[in-house]
Amino acid sequence: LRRFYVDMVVARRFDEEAVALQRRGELTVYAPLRGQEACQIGSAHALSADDWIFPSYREPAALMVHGLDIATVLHINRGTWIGGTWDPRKERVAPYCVPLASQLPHAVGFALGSKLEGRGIVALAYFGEGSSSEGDFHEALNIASVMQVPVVFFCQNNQWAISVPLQKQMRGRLVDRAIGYGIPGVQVDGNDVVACYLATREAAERARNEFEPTLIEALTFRMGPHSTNDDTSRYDYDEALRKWTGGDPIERHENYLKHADLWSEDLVREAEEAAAVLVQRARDEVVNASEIALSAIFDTVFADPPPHVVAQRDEAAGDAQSRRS
Ligand SMILES: Cc1ncc(C[n+]2csc(CCOP(=O)(O)OP(=O)(O)O)c2C)c(N)n1
Repeated sequence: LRRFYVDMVVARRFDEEAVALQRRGELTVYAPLRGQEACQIGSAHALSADDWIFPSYREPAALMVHGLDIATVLHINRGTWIGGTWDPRKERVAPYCVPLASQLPHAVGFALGSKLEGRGIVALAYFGEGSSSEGDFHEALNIASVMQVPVVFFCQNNQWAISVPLQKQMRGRLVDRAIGYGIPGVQVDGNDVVACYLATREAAERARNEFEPTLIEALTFRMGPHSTNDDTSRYDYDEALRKWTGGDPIERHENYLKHADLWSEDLVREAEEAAAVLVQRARDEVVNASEIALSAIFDTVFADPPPHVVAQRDEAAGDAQSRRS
């Protein structure tokens, strides 16, 4: 329980630093996770070391719990990476997926492989409620159910798809879609880290032992903009935040620890010290990143680039040359 607290504080400080780095021009864009710490820390702690995570683009906290050095993840946000910043096989974390819901069929395919090979490995896929309007979401749930594969679909329902509020995205409860696919659906308080942990642990056990997929809907709130490019004053965000009654996940867990007599000033110190180390590493990683040649983006897509790509590459090389001169 104390570990959950430390991890949530570390994740929040990392997130704040990433936003600050973007504001200073060190990152191009960043999608904050503020408010979603309990969803990510609780669920990721429920996995075994061999299990795999299939993230979207907003889950550094979960990846941190799974053992990834998330300072390096920021190369994605700086544009100083080619082919991924980590080795998915070593870290058991699939690449970020920005095309919404595309990670869900990936997770199902992986889970099918795990089942066929009898590896007992579970795939946990994160996505937002907005992504559940994509065909990939429905296809993934259906095939996971029909083929009975060890996958957990973890939806962080943060109430927003950029500027579109939940009530303009769907009418029924997202979790009830599980009924249509004949799989268990669990709605959980996404700002209660213990609830997120327990729901995911049960789902992961069901996946591992019975090859039964689960849809988890964690109710939470995006405590800030969609990304550093988003301006929440242009839509009805502030009032919705004021009306949100779910609280801040870190404050809630702090209160819980106090009631359970597990609270101490040492814990706060431990969390802040761990956060300071990670934040410094993130800063160093970003600021000291070496530039990559523009041509690199052309080198890693085609073995034999088609003529129009060759033309683009030459044009880009010419632009780079003229900028230099
Ligand atoms: C296939 C696809 N369509 C549109 C977009 C543009 N887009 C990026 S994020 C986003 C909203 C996603 O909302 P949600 O799935 O709830 O996740 P959240 O960003 O709130 O975590 C949209 C429409 C995209 N990335 N991919």
